[in-house]
Amino acid sequence: MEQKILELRQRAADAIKTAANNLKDLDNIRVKFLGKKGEITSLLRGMSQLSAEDRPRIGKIVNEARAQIEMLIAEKNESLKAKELSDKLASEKIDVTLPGRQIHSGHLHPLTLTLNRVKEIFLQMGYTIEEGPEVETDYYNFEALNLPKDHPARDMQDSFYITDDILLRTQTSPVQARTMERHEPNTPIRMIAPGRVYRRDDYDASHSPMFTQVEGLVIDKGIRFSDLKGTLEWLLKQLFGEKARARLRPSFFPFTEPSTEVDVSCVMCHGQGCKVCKGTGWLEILGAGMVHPDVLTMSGYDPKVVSGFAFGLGIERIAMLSYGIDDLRLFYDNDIRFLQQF
Ligand code: 2U9
Repeated sequence: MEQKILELRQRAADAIKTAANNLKDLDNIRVKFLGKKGEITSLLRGMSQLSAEDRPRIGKIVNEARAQIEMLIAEKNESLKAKELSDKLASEKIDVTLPGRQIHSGHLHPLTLTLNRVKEIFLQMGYTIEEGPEVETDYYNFEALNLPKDHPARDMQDSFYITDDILLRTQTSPVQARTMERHEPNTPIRMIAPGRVYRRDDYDASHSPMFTQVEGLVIDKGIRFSDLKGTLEWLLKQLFGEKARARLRPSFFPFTEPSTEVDVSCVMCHGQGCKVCKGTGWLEILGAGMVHPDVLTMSGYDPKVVSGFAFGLGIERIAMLSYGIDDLRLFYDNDIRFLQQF
């Protein structure tokens, strides 16, 4: 009996040492020797057949063998676990010296950046930002702005009509007319209307059938031409720097009287004359004027009580001058090599 127990203990020790290469194998060995139906357990069960004098002695040897096997299994368990961990660490090793992957984050479009800049300048002067529909009625787009029936802009050849009476707005001015209508007559307005406008135009370096405008309108008692001039000079200095100067030339728009075209001293050569300003030292940048009395009247304001000024500018032109871009199409073609530069 003693011999049998020693032999069993030796077999268990050998199995644990050599056959158990992972935790699962080790557990199988544990079950084989120590489990409910294992060899040690069946030895203990057979004890009842021993004589009363042999039983304590043999029982002691069996228990010692079991304790030894349990200890060997526990030790092997520890070393297998340590090995599994170090294998895992080795296989999941990270090379911290590799260069990192560059994360490309998006950013705002140059036209959005320019529009935001213009909005910011007017917000600082206490203007509100008003919006309106891009699909407009003939009334708000032309009639309310004093554009006569035979005006070239009203021609099918020049505007995108949806029906005889509905078209894509050709300027953001209908937003001003709608804003005036919403106000109590003769109450002050100080607003800009930014947004997309549509005209039947070619698509080349300086034309596009869609572009972005900002128009402004100020109405109050006693608003004068000098208020308009001061406002636009301030805008141009904010946009192009302290050195920028404004030059006003007489012009005509149906919705303003008197009307003016506004030039800024060339942002490239500061008035010396270069390719950008075609040697003149000036760049045409804005249209403006005092709101026509008939336009005030049509939207419910009384030209005998209040007066106002209005202006309009193209965001594409401002962006081209700010960033030194010479082709309008770059804004719309979505070439990532262009867009990445802003
Ligand atoms: C109302 C009254 C007056 C808006 C104005 C201009 C002059 C103008 C152009 C500049 C370049 C459009 O983007 S552009 O092609 N705009 O010259 N716009 S005054 O005057 C208004 C508008 C609404 C009720």
